[in-house]
Amino acid sequence: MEIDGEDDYFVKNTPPKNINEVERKTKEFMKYQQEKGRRIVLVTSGGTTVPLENQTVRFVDNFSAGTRGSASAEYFIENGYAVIFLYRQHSLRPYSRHYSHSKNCFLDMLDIDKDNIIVNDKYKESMKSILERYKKTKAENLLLEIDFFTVKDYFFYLNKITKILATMEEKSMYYLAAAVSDFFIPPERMVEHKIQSGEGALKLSLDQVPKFLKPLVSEWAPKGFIVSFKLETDPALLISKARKALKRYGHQIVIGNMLLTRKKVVHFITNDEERKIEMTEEELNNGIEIETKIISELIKKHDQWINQSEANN
Ligand code: 9Z3
Repeated sequence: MEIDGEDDYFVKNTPPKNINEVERKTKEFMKYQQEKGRRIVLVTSGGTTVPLENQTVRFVDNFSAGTRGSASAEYFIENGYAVIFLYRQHSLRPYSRHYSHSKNCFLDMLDIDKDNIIVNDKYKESMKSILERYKKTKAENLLLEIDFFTVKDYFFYLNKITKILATMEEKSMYYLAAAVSDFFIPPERMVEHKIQSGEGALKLSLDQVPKFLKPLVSEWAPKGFIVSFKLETDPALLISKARKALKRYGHQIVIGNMLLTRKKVVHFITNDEERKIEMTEEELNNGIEIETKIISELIKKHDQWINQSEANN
């Protein structure tokens, strides 16, 4: 059975326990940013899970380390935006991403000097610059982080936060970089306990999730500036699928990327243009990230979006 509408989905599924708290925090954050005259961008990041049992032991996951989202959040902040960062639990987060997972473990950057812990000279400069940006972001209240684990919770948060931010109309941006599952198990077919082995092969049947980008664009945030990502592994499909998504949902931009080259090249697909943004080997060797280019392009387009709507009013 395929569920058609979002209303159905939000009635049939149980909201996350802290949804009211998320609503309160989002409203408070938005009010603060509006008083400061700032724009807000919702950045979604990381992969969503689809649990196979209510008491979840196993789940189906979508690929994403959260690099795109967490790096982008930093660059938005550097450019004066306030960020709501909706991210997959334990995936990369702005600032701390520089010291997590297997890359750059912070313990390797520290030394012991008698009773003190000190930063190794080799890392001092870069750590100082990240720490300064992190402290400034906190002091100026520029970042609100909300985590999710399942695709269901992701949709509930997305719905709630988007509808709140939509009151900022054109000044809000939605940067949907999370890798969202296309499939889920509806509540009526979900088993309570761990699926037992010993009965042969595990046969799964997943329903298709409703296409939430549709109501997001047309009903939840009709005046917002909306950016979605299209991820493919077959290069022959990327551009046509990205264009199809743009046409289907009617939002402002789809950014197409391939799994294996996502850090080096992306394609901006809009109604009137198709543009490749690429990193040179030199840029990559110097540690420059493609997200700097993506964000500066998007901010220009967001400016145009705001100016255009002001001109029309
Ligand atoms: C993306 O395409 C992101 O750029 C990546 C980033 C997930 C590839 P990393 O976190 O990876 O830096 O490791 N996100 C969107 C993926 C997605 O689920 N898109 C849907 C689709 O392709 C549309 S909403 O159908």
